[in-house]
Amino acid sequence: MIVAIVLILIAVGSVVFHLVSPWWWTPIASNWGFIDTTIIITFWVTGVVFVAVVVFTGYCVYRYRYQEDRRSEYEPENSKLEWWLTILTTIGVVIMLAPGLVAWQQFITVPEGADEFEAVGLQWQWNFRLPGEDGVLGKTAIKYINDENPFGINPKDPKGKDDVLIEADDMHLPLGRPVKVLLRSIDVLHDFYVPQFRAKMDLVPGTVTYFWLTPTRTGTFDVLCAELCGVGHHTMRGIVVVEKESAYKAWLKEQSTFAQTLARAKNGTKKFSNLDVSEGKAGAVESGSARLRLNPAKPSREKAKRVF
Ligand SMILES: [Cu+2]
Repeated sequence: MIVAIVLILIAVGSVVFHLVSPWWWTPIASNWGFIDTTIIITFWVTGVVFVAVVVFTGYCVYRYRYQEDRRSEYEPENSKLEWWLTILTTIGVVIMLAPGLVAWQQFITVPEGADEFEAVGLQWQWNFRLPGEDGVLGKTAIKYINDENPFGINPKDPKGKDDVLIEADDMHLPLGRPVKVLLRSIDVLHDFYVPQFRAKMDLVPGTVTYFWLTPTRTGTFDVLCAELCGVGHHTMRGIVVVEKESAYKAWLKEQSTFAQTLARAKNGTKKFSNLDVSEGKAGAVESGSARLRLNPAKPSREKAKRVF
C-alpha cells in the first residue's frame, strides 16, 4: 500500500514541480521557435507516458497485492494487448521524431543571400572571421597556420585578403538578417552553442560544419562550448552581440582585415592578439605540427556587458 501511494505521489509531484518550477528556457533571440516547439512536443509525449506508467504501476501494486487466498494467473501472451502497445508506442515515437526531422531540414537549408561568418574553436577559446567586401571567405588550410596567420588563410587566395579577423572573442551580428555560421576546429571536437539562439553544432577537425539563424532581438549573449573538450572546457566562452545595423557597421569598421594583420605583423608592430601560435613554450598544447597556446590577454570578456 505504501509503495502504491509513493508511486502516485511521484507522478503527481513531478507534474506539480513542472508547473510551478521557476526554471525555464531563457527567452529566445532567434527565428528557431520551431525548435522550442519540437522540445515541448517531446515534453508532452514523455510526460504523459511517464505519468501513465507510474500511475499504472501504483495501481497494479495495490490491486494485485498479496492475499493469502489468491493465486496468480499464467498468461504468457496477449496478442491484442501487444498490438495496442506497439501501435501506441509507434504513434508516440513518430510524434516525437517527425518535427525534429523537419526542424533539422530547415536548420541546414540556408536562405539565399544570407550573410556568413566563421567561428573557429581551439582549446579553449573562440575566434571569428567575416568575409570582407567581396562577400567571400578566403580558403584555409592547416598548413598555413602560423604566428601571422592563425586562421590558416591561404595567402595566395585573393579572396582571403579582405577577410575581417576579429581580434577578440566577441562577435557582433546585425539584427534581423539571416546569417550562415560556418564552424571549424583546430584541435579537438568543440560545439558552438548560444542558448538564446536555440542553436548548436559540433566543430569537427578536418571539416566545416554549418547552420543558419536570424537574430530576432538585440542583446549580448554567451557563446558556450557544448562539447567536453579538455580540462579548460568550462573556460571556453565567447560573446555574441546582436545590435542594430548602424551599430554593427560602426563595429565592423574598427576591425582589421587579414591583409592589415599581415602588414602589421611584418612591421613588427602587433601580433594577432587573441590566437597566438608559438614554439613549445610552457603550458603549450600540441596540435598537429603547430603548438598553440592561449594568450592571457582576452580583452572582450570584461568589456562586454551581458544582457539576458
Ligand atoms: Cu570546446
